[in-house]
Amino acid sequence: EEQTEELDWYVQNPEYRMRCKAAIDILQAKLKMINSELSRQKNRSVISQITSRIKSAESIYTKLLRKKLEPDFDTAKKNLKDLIGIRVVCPFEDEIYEVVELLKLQKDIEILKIKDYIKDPKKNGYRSLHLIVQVPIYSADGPQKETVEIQLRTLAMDYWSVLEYQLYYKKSENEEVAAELKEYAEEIARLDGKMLKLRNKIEKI
Ligand code: 0O2
Repeated sequence: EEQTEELDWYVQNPEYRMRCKAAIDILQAKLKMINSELSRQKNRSVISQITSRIKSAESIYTKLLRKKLEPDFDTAKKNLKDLIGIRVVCPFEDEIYEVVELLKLQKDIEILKIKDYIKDPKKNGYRSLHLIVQVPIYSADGPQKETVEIQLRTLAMDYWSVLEYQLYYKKSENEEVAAELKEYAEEIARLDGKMLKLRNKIEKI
């Protein structure tokens, strides 16, 4: 309780939030540009939703404990790459990779890490593509870099993730439930594949 309070003091710091918001704004602007460009080419929307969040003190606290790290803000800054998060939801799986390719062309964005849980889903069935990127922020104190996690997923993956998160993520283990959730993740992945094929068929007509 006390530890969360201390973390919360840092998380609520106006200067910290300003830097987080600046990083989010820069990435959102770039993603919107990428969306306009790809959507114009294809005559349909390639990104259906972009959301963002600044990780809460409570979430930082539980994650640090989960990783067996000291629950203080310095440790969080050093070890957690998702203090700032952006989620990009696309209708189709192949276009997630097109968005990533265009992000790679942005000279001022440095991609530190790509975790492709679409090609290699997590054991529980979770699918998404995670990028850890660094964004330069120019404040009165000079240039600084902020680390951001960008999660890219399809509408169908998002549907599964949101429900799984509400129902089960980080909750007690139950083999039967876990197996069922995984089965549905696979069903959704198959459907994503079928929709992509159908889209290609329609676009050929
Ligand atoms: P929250 O509450 O969303 O912030 P690591 O690479 O293991 O050191 P990390 O950050 O655990 O570090 O990596 P990972 O696995 O890429 O997970 C980062 C985030 O992805 C999670 O943040 C979730 O938002 C999402 N995520 C990962 N796995 C799952 C999953 O099985 N189900 C759902 N619904 N989301 C998942 P947090 O901090 O765990 O949670």
